[in-house]
Amino acid sequence: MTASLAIDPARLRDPALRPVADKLQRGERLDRADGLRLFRSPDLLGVGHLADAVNRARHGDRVTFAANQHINPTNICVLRTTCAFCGYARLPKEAGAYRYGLDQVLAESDRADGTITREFHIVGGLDMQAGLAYYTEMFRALKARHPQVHIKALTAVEIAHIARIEKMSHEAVLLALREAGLDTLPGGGAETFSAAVRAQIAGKKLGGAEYIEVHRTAHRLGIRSNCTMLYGHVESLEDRLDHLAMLRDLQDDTGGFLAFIPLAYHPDDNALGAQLGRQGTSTTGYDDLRTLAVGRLFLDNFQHVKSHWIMVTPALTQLALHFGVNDIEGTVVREKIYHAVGARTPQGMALDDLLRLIRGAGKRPVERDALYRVVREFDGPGEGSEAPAAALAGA
Ligand code: V47
Ligand code: SF4
Repeated sequence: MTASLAIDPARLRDPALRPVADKLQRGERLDRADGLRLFRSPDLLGVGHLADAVNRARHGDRVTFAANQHINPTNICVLRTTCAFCGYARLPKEAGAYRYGLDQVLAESDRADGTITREFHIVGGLDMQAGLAYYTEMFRALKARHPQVHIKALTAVEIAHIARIEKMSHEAVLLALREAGLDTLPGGGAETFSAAVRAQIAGKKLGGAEYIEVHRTAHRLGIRSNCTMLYGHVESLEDRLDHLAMLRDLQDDTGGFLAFIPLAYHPDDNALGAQLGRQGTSTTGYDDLRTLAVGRLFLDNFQHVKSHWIMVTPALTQLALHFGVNDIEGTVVREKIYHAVGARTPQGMALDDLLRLIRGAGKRPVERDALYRVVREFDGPGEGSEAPAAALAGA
């Protein structure tokens, strides 16, 4: 996978990590038993050191982000009562239900000021009134108004929903959306693939194998995509590894995934959080850092591992840059999905604050476009006007 990794054996305090380190040095792929060792090791810093070594060999000190904008056109969703972890969806007549008309989508698309938006991230509910025409009209209008903006839109679950209500194949839906301006697919809707977990948290949602099939079809058509894993609810560590293995297998076949994004479960204002008695208790920082690090180490065929600062906080995202993460969620502008389930983070972040976050971790910010092509390289810490991050040096 990589030439020689800068692994310092003295930084591995858990002997169980040594054979994993040896495999990494030999460029060998980790198996599930290795993955479990990483998840179970008490030596979080050792796990982080391994992930950091692999990440540095690929990306050095560079950390990428996109000037992006989230747009959620409808929160009306037929699965509102069966996705127990979701606090965003509403039934059509329920208080708070909304579906934007085209004018509202365009007004939302104009909200970013100061920074040039390069990517719209568009996801929403499974709304019976939002079929293919709703999205093709939206994408055409957005491209006409913002020709420079890449459209990353509609999860595999939404693609399957449109296919069902329009009685079309997944391929036909993807082709029609691409013709209207869709560029890539976001990774949402994966949750945890295990059928038993899915039955408990998202009983009626598209299954794991079908999620993989939609992405496989997109990749075959040349549409790149992201993938996610929702963790920290009822899943086991084995479930997480099965999930990661399914993503790795598809990536072996197609190479179509751009980034892996672990999503930390937020228990507030959703039925699952109440059922588990978990309100007010999100995932721990330990679990967040470890899951990102294991993602980096297990998914050896993925270039990018992204931390979603909205879910795990900007402070933890800074630390994650030393646990295998090379990419962070961008400016976002107005986030709604996690703010419906108790996220206390800002709904968006100014470009200067993103730069400060990255430099503050001793890293060099790089603005990218949606396909990870470099838009702008920024000074690293201490090179420009920013003071060096002395406290973090050598972290
Ligand atoms: O699939 C819903 C998650 C996802 C909760 O591809 C929750 O670049 C935590 O996938 N606690 C949608 N998570 C968002 C998503 C995403 C976000 C940012 C970037 C990208 C990308 C993708 O949000 C859903 C679900 O897994 N979600 N409710 C909750 N209570
Ligand atoms: Fe609908 Fe998605 Fe929420 Fe499930 S997670 S209820 S599919 S919006």
